[in-house]
Amino acid sequence: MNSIRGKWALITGATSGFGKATADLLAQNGCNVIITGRRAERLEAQTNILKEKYGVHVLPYCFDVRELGRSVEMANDLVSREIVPDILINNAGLASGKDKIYEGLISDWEKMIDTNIKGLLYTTRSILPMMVTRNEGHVINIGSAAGHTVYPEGNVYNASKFAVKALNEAINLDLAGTNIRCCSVDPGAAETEFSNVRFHGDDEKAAKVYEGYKPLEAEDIADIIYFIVTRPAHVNISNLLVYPTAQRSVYVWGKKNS
Ligand code: NDP
Ligand code: 8X3
Repeated sequence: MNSIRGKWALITGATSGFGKATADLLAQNGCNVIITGRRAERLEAQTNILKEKYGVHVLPYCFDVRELGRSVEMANDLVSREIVPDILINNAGLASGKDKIYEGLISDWEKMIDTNIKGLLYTTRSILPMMVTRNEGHVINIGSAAGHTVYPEGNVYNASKFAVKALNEAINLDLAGTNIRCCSVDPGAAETEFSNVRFHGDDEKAAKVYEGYKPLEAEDIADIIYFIVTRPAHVNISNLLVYPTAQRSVYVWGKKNS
């Protein structure tokens, strides 16, 4: 087991869901965390909680991952503090809308492409060079089961997560010969704020997504990430696809009442 005590993990989108739960679990295990998100109040509250609960260092950066300049600023600030992240978790992302492609909102498409693909690229381009210089590090990309199989009305979200799958493979290939590891964690249905965001704040519609079965929880994904980053240095899990037991593919479910 590879201890993360005293190391630094950078987690994008740590104000909610997977990112928040992962920051908590890593901090609980003695890892210092750099947390990001757009909601300043949540970020500040999370910073105080993690510091108080676990006595680790916490650095919050409040910004939108779609703005390249803000990722670069964060990276420069880390350099000035002589901090090189040992772990980068590209988690910030979203689905926006669920419509037939001929009815989808262009603004939804742009949000997903700019956040899930370009945002991930911006953070990676800003942070990975530091890891390469040190020849040490671990990148975790949060993809999705939706990046393995397309489902009706998933169109652009699916495409953005297929891109994450491709980029995860590409990052691995380009890191050959270094000690840096790279893994995508690809969950099926998990109950977070994901569906509330997807349905533009329609909480009733969001709740229906999780009816009749037990979905994954944010803590399940945090556990998996913790497992991956604590493997010995010669073990590179490159992809991990995880569903709730009631879901065997994006199409095949064992829901009650269905
Ligand atoms: P949540 O909505 O609970 O969390 C999303 C996080 O991403 C929030 O912290 C949010 O912070 C951040 N975020 C979103 N857009 C931006 C942005 N433009 N700039 C900065 N931060 C942003 O959802 P999940 O935890 O479920 O989602 C996390 C990742 O997991 C996403 O990439 C999602 O696609 C993926 N995923 C989710 C699944 C699910 O069923 N829940 C399954 C498979 C994958 P803030 O709003 O403060 O900026
Ligand atoms: C989120 C899971 O199946 O709603 O990526 O697309 S799904």
